[in-house]
Amino acid sequence: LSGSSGETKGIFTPRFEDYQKVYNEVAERLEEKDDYDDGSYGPVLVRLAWHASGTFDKETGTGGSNGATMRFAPEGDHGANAGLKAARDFLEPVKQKFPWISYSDLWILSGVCAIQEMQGPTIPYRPGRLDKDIAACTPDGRLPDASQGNKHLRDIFYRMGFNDQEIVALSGAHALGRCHTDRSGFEGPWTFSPTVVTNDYYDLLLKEKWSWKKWNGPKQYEDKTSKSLMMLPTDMALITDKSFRPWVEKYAKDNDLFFKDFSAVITKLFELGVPFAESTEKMTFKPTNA
Ligand code: ZEM
Repeated sequence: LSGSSGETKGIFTPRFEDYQKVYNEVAERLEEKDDYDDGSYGPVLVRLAWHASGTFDKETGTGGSNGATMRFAPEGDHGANAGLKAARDFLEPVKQKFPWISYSDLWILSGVCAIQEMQGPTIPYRPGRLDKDIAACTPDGRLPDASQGNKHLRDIFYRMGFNDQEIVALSGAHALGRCHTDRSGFEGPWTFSPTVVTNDYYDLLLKEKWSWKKWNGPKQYEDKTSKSLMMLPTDMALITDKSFRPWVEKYAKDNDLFFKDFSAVITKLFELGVPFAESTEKMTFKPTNA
C-alpha cells in the first residue's frame, strides 16, 4: 500500500504523498501569482504562519498554530494581523481542493513551502493541527509591537519559550517581504532581495548607517546609502542589546549557520502548543526548484 493514500472504512488517512501534493499546489500558485507585491505571495505566507504561531503562551498553553483562530473576526481584526487576509484568500482554493487538511495544518505547511521555494533551508513538517472555534481566539497584544525595544522583545518571545539566540535567528525572516503603510503603517523592505531567504538582514543591520526616516509615519530607520531600505525600532534593538548583538554578528558572517539555526527555530515556532501524536512522522518536502 505504500505510496498510495489509505482509505479505511471511509475515513481518509492522508500520508506523506498527500501532503506533498498540497505543497506542490501551494508552490504552483506561488509561481503563477507573481503579480503581487515584490513578485511573490511567499513573504506574506510566512507572516501568516508566524502570526498563527506567535500567539502561544507557555504558561497557559493557549494560542499557537493549533486552531487557526485568526479565521474569526476578533483575532483576524487585531491590528497586528492587518493584511493577512491576502494570505488566507490566496490559500482558500487550496483548502477547497484538499478539504481533508485543516486550516491550521495548511497555514503552517504553506509557510514551510514559501520558505523552501524562496531558496531557504529545508524545514521539517509534522501535521496534526486541528481547527478550533471562535472561543479559542487569543486576546489582542500577544504579537510584538515594532515601535518598542529589547525589553518588549524578551517579554513577548520568552512568553513563547524562546531565548535570546532564538529571537535573533527568528528575526532573520525580515530578509523577506516589506512593510505596507496600509497594514502596519511602516513602509519599505529590509533587504534588496525580499523574495529570497538570505542572511542579508544581519549584514545590512551591521554594515549600513541607519538614521530616523524623516516622514509623518511611525518612527522607523532608513539606510544612508540607498534610502530605500528600512529597519523597525525592534530590529535595531538586535544590534544595540549586548546579548542579541553577538548572534547578529555570527549570522551576518555565516549563512550556513543562519540556515541551520533558522530551520530549527522556525520548526519550534510552528509547533508551539501542538499536541502531536507520538507516532507523527516528520516530513521533508521536496522543493519544486531543486
Ligand atoms: Zn515580522 N513584521 N515582526 N516577523 N514579518 C512585518 C512583516 C513581516 C515584527 C513586525 O512588527 C513586523 C517576525 C518578527 C517580527 C515577517 C516575518 C516575521 C511587518 C510589516 C511588521 C511591522 C507588516 C506590513 O506592513 O505588511 C516584529 C516587531 C517582530 C519582532 C521580532 C518573525 C519572528 C517572523 C517570521 C519568522 C515577514 C515574512 C514579513 C513580511 C510580510 C510581507 O507581507 O511582506
